[in-house]
Amino acid sequence: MRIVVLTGGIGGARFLLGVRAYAREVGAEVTAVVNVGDDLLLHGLKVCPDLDSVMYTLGGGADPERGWGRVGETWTVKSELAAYGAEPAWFGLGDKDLATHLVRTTMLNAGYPLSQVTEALSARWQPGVRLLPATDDRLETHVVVDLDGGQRAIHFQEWWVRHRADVPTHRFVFVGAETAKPAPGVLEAIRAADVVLVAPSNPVVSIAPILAVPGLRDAIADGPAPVVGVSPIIGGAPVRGMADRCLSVLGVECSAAGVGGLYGGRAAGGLLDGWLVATEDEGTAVPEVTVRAAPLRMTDEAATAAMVRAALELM
Ligand code: FO1
Repeated sequence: MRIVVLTGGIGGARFLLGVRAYAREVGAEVTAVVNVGDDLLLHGLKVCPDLDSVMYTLGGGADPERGWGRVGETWTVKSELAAYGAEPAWFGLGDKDLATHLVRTTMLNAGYPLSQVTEALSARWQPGVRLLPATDDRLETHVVVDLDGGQRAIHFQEWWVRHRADVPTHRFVFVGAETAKPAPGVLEAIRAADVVLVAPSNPVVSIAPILAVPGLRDAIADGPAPVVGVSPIIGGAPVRGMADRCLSVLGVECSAAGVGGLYGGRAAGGLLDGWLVATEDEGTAVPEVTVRAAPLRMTDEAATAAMVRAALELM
């Protein structure tokens, strides 16, 4: 069995722990297609938060509290940068994490595409799933906000980390998406998949940038594999993160029905065949989509693997 997972953010990384556990049980192969919209250039280094969250989480090196970055991290370089007054001061790179960005940037500067760099970094972490960036091309999520008396577009990380999404927000723009190409292996994995899972990631800033890569959404919507999504919203609130704020910018209700409707049913020109919602949201209906309820709290790997099993039962 071949499973493709569209994923981004910390929830997406934790979901993959369950997918990997399930896959080991049944002998399935897993390919994760990972959001790159959160990526940024900082102090000359290419930082890929979602790829790194997946790599560290599956490799056993993620900080369990923060969800991002490395466990047992130290912050010497961050305080040295602060002593120079180097900006941006609102985004912190840990010392251990820095090594990842140094190796990545060196390889990118030498001409390797992000997909090959990710494979090389994964050789250390042995995530047990194939990690593919959605694209090797530059694709960044920017956010159009009211700031300093005018309307301007800021990087997603500035919106989220610096302003904590607490600034009048108009829309999200996936800069570079029109000309981006799916990374090598992405379309092939989708076409060969027995199922495509949409992780319980933020639909607006984690999954939408993946689907914005030309050809990717069509490959899924027109492909042979059933598509099953898992709701990131439980009882009207995101499990973590900022999905509520992102959905309100789009005018979409923060509910399992709202997000299911945003993806839409495949038979109605959308994405989904199945939608797994939390037991708290039992009774949710999405036109043209088979909906089922199951416990969706990712408390440990076994509970998360049970979610995956429930999602696959919707196939
Ligand atoms: N999140 C923060 O809230 N503050 C930070 O300083 C910060 C630094 C950081 C560095 C590397 C990395 O991979 C992630 C980092 N994050 C930080 C998390 C990140 O902003 C977001 O949570 C993800 O992009 C959303 O998936």
